[in-house]
This record gives sequence, structure tokens and C-alpha cells, in this order.
Amino acid sequence: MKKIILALIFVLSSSAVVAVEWVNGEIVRIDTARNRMVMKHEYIASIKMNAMTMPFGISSGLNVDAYKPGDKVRFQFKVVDGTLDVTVLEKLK
Ligand SMILES: [Cu+2]
Repeated sequence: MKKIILALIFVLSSSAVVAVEWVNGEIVRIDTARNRMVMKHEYIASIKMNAMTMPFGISSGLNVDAYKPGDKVRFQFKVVDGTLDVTVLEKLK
């Protein structure tokens, strides 16, 4: 029984850590000189933001050289001083 409880705790805690939010979007513009990009994004559940086109920051360490306007992507972000910085970016196939 103790083993089962420990296993359950492990599953619950690890799923909490792994639960990252992916948001689908489309790149509109990339401005690497200013570390900014504009994307059309879908509804973002975690911050209840409706779908819209808006600017994002590009997190340091994120390379966007392979991306261009029109690319369909999914991304993760963090909120920094009220702006959303893209931290992880992937092309959708
Ligand atoms: Cu938005």
C-alpha cells in the first residue's frame, strides 16, 4: 500500500512539473535586432488571452534564424514585465 501511495505521489508531482503549455501561432514578423517578433496566436488558457496578433519578446538563447513570416508554429512563453517572451519555438508540420 505504501508503495502504491509513493508511486501515486510521484506520478502526480512529475505531471505537475511536466505540464507545460504549448500555444499554436503563426509568425507575422521577426525583428532579431530588437529581439522581438509578431505572432498571430490562438487562445492562451493559462492567462485567458484571446486569439490575436501581437508582439512577443524573443528570449535570450532562442535562435529564430530558421523561421520566417508565414511559418505555423507552436511555442512556450514566460511573462516578463508584462510582455510575453517566447522561450521555446517549434515548427508545426
Ligand atoms: Cu495576445
